[in-house]
Amino acid sequence: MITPDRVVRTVCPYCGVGCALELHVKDDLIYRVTSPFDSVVNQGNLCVKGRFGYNFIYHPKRVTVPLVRRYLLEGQPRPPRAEAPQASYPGNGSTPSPWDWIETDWETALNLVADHLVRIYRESGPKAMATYGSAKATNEDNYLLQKIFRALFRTNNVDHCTRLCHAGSVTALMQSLGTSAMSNTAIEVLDSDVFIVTGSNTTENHPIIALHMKRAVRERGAKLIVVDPRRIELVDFAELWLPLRPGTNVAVFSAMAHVIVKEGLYNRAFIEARTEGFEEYVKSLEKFTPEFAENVSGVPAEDIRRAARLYATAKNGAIFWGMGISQLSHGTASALTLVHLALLTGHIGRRSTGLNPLRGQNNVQGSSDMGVMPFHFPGYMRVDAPGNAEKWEKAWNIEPGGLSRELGLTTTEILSHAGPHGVRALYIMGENPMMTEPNLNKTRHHIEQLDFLVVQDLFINETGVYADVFLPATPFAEKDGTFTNTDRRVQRVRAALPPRGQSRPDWQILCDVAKRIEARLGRPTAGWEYQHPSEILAEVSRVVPEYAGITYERIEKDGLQYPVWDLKHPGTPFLFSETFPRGRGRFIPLDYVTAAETPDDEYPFILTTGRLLEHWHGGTLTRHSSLDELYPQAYVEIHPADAEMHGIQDGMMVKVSTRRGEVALRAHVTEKTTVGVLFIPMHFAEAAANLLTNDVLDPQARIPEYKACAAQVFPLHEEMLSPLPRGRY
Ligand SMILES: Nc1nc2c(c(=O)[nH]1)N[C@H]1C(S)=C(S)[C@@H](COP(=O)(O)OP(=O)(O)OC[C@H]3O[C@@H](n4cnc5c(=O)[nH]c(N)nc54)[C@H](O)[C@@H]3O)O[C@H]1N2
Ligand SMILES: Nc1nc2c(c(=O)[nH]1)N[C@H]1C(S)=C(S)[C@@H](COP(=O)(O)OP(=O)(O)OC[C@H]3O[C@@H](n4cnc5c(=O)[nH]c(N)nc54)[C@H](O)[C@@H]3O)O[C@H]1N2
Ligand code: SF4
Ligand SMILES: [Mo]
Repeated sequence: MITPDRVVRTVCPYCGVGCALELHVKDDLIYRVTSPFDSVVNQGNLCVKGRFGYNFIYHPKRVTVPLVRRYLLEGQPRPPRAEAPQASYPGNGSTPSPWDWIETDWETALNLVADHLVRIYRESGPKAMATYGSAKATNEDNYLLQKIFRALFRTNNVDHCTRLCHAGSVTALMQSLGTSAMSNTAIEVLDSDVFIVTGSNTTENHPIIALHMKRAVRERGAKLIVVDPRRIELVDFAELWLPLRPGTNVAVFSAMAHVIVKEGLYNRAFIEARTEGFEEYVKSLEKFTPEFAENVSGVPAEDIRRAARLYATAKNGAIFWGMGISQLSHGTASALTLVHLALLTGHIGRRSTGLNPLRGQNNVQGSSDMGVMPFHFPGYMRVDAPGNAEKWEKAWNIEPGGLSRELGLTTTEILSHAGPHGVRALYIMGENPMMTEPNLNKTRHHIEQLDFLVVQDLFINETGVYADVFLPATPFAEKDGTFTNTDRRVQRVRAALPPRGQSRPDWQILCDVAKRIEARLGRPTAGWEYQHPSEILAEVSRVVPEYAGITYERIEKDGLQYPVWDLKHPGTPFLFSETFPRGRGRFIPLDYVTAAETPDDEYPFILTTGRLLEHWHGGTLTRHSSLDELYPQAYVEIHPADAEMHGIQDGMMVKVSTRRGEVALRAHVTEKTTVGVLFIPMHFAEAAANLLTNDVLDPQARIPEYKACAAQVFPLHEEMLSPLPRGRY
């Protein structure tokens, strides 16, 4: 039995559930991970990532020294990118290239970053500057990053992966209710009698919330309705499964609303007291008969009726959703149909009901709260609404009118605007667009147009390869700060280990970058002299009312769920008991539109992409950890009927192509997918799903259509070359 030197309580760095962890450390090595039974979020439960996903911290490929390209160190002009791909790190010792990574000290790297950012800013102004924040990093890290770009470079070109994620849900909730976070606490599902899970593969992606859902069904008799094109594990627990074709949410959920209205199952008192636009909306529902929805979605009309009745007549009905709703070119409309169901039935504003977009990354809620978004300052204050910029000018000691009131560019737009007259300098803290943005062939072309790219990460990932300077940051286990989970709970993250090598916590790197930029610009602002992240959160709490009552002392143990209006306020487990932030909840009439690309003779399948339990996004963390052994290879899911028609056997190498690219990978023949639908996980660089995906955007939320595009598949070899490798298939 090993006796630990220390056991440090912190928060899991993977998903938005925000499970509490205890890291058992001996000789600066995490040798065991447990979770306290009294943790409010997970009660001692952890999924495989939370328990075993940490050895990326010690992976030999983790970069722990600042790196700059040889050309920068030698003061040469930037050479053509064509010479870059040969230069790897550590170098291969052959012919020196101007793009070789050279290890350097922090002073040199930080000065080069400041010199070149300021040079480009002087040459081309605020519109040439942009940054991506990180939903993996802390609130404090993210707050500082947007502060640098807003206060020093006067731009709102600040965004992060929320754009690729719940942007559709956020836009819908903002329009209809006036706020965007999850309305209720996930564990309240234990007291819901009916709940809908749609576009969320909860068991794989929010495993501990799925545990609560399964308990609600098995121990409390709750009825679960799953609306998903794939036979996800929760279908085994469901009363009803509606296997819709990808991209047809609006038809199915509007048809449910149609039934609720036609059969008089709506909550008249709630609609009168709390909503507006009902009459207009009811007219728009006429066309959404269950038969129409059956025709476009493939879901039997009768099942749509049953689902509608079940949800409408529940005592406490709740809706949980994920990317299958949001990641479509009509993601906003999809999410609005769910809002409408809650407003029609009054299943909102009470415990165990609500509208619950499950937030994905460990700190995507917090990064959004911190204003790492192009339309909002911290605290969701619109940059173009009167009075908001003034608040931040005061807080940051900036001359009146100094901050930009212009909406900035979003994540995908930042890269598509890269070029001599657009964005020239990009600072990426902890994101991997070269794996996670849609249509990678196009994204690669865009990233090559940049003049200067700073990447601050743990590894040189597929994006780091394009960087001019690489700044080595520390992961969660080597820093202090806070994460805000999917139930708006702000929790303490604590350093359990010293920074590895010369790596440093993001907030410290950012303060040092900021001071250098400030000095070069001669543009003093209020402070980059924080001694500890708690001082950064205190600065946020002074201006953002929802965080006003949150201090490090108060969240020592369990965290607090914002809004926390003052130092005495106990936090807010569920929202909207009296009113919605915009006053009345708004019904917004909708039309049905298909996905931008629908199947045809050339591309007869619908390709949808998503996740696996064992892996994380671009794979930078999990593929450098022992989780990779559990699921070492990419595959495409294909239904047995389709496989037979195309001469495909389980395990065979196949080629999947779309109008944008192709990948070669193994086929997994399974009834987990439905006829006509292919599924590829997004985690594997050697068969990157995003070479295939469509970069068309939702016009309002600007989220790409990751969940539906037209595709073709055919066998690469007649015979199977070798059996499938070990793993969970
Ligand atoms: N293991 C693991 N966990 C994760 C992550 C990870 O990378 N790995 N990422 C985290 C992040 S950032 C996020 S955002 C969440 C995402 O979590 P989820 O939202 O669960 O993610 P996905 O697997 O992308 O897609 C969810 C489901 O949408 C379904 N779907 C596809 N098209 C449609 C459609 O048109 N309509 C409907 N109704 N459903 C459809 C798919 O079949 C799939 O079951 O997971 C978080 N948790
Ligand atoms: N095809 C397809 N594409 C998708 C999706 C999909 O469903 N299908 N989903 C989209 C969604 S929902 C999301 S959220 C995005 C995610 O997209 P990204 O955010 O780009 O994905 P990650 O792989 O999580 O990248 C996180 C990076 O942060 C680094 N990192 C980890 N911790 C720290 C830290 O403390 N500090 C710093 N500086 N770096 C750190 C990691 O090494 C990694 O490189 O992907 C989107 N892309
Ligand atoms: S459910 Fe999410 S937060 Fe909890 S252990 Fe798993 S990955 Fe971590
Ligand atoms: Mo996400």
